[in-house]
Amino acid sequence: MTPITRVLVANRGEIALRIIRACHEEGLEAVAVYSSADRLSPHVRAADFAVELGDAPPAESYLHIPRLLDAARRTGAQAVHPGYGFLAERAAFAEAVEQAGLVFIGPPSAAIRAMGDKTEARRRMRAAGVPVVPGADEAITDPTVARRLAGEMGYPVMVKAAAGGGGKGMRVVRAEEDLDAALATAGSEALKAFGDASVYIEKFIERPRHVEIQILADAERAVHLGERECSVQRRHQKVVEEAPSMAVDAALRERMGAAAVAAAAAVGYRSAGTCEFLLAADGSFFFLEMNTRIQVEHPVTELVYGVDLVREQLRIARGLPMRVPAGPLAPHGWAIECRITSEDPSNGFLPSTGRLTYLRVPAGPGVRWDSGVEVGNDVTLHYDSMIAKLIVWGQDRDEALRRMVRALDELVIVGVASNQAFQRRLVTDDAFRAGQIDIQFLDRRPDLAEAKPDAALTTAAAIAAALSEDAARHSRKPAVGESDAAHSAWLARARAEGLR
Ligand code: MV4
Repeated sequence: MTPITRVLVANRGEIALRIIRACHEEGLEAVAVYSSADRLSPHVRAADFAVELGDAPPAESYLHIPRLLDAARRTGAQAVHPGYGFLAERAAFAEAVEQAGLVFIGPPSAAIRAMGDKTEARRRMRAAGVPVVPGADEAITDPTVARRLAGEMGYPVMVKAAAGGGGKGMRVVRAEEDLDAALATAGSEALKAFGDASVYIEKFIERPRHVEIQILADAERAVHLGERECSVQRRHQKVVEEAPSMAVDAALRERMGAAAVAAAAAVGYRSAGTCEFLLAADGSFFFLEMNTRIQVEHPVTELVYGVDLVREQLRIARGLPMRVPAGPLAPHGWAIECRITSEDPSNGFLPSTGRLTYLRVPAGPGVRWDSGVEVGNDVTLHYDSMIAKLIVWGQDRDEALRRMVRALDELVIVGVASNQAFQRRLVTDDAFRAGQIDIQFLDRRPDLAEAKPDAALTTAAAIAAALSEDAARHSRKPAVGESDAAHSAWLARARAEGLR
């Protein structure tokens, strides 16, 4: 096998830049790919080579497998890193990369495929001794069987898409008379979303936390790097993540970690991966699914375990051993990530668009800013709404939270609306600070989306407006922002007044 010296990064935005940085630290060259909408993106300039794929729609660019493989061939890349989203969890893409004689920087396609089918994953996990939610391991073909199973496990139950994940094709059923309708709607939703109408049923876990375990596996061994607390989410989009979790002590961490390592071993896993668990209020936990990719929130794990997960992915893909000590690992300090998005909380979290005209990036002790945009870039509706990840580290949770508030106060974004003020309200909220969170936390707290009147800000705005008005009145020059036609009229008038 030819050694890897050049890696094609089949993604965009912050994760493409993150991977390119890791390549350079590993002494590897990076090839960026980009759509016509991303010509000015930082990831394109950061790479050693860059190939334009096509127009902005993902199907014409970041999802276009032949163009990606062609870009790798033309630039002489020996490996492909898929990042997250786009093609990262398509077993067929991993296979196509391997078929082209390239190394896929991720797990074997068989592991992606096994975990992608949720009933298959449940069967494999149960066989490996990993706790799964009580329920059926086979798709439902007969509503009578569904009624019997649901009756046995007791309501409420959940109907889920076998090909699913991420919340599509999912229904809670609280009484038998609603079961038939739920099977039908979940099935048709699943068919629409995944091209497969198969559904299965599980016991519904009330008000759990979403806690996930990071694993890393090379050719020799698999290890876990503790948990991430991901309960604070809105419509299956995570908003804030932290490591460790207030709900997990060292003993629970080792039990969940052992389950995640067993899950990885059961499918012959390599590279970085994550096992998602529901953690019930009584401390019981259940495997939900495995994410066979590097995840958005991986930095919080990096900060508390001192491991660069993307560099380790690169090492493992090259056949090198991962640089993680064999002994028991423990998290050091506390890390928190706020996803800064262009969603406008005061407008129903609708994604806003615009050109970034000014950006002040938070910095200083314990602050990390992972972003794929800079001043002059347009925030569009072509791709997801994440502008950046603001990540902080502290000796303990309290220090990390204070640091996050400080960093959010430094952040200035001009040109596009953002959820910055929402994040500040969230990380200063009493219930959040007390760790009283579960997957429904944000559903219970619509108040967090409302701007709080700020007396100091109102006074500052009034002073700024008065100063601006006064300056404009005293200026002999025209006010800014006038149209060209008006501009010359203003200019003439100003000159005339200046001669007076
Ligand atoms: C569940 C559940 C409660 N009980 N399964 C949502 C996405 C998919 N990965 C699985 N999901 C859930 N499965 C049982 N048996 C609650 C959810 C769920 C959820 C899970 C993790 C993070 C956020 C969530 C939001 C709503 C529902």
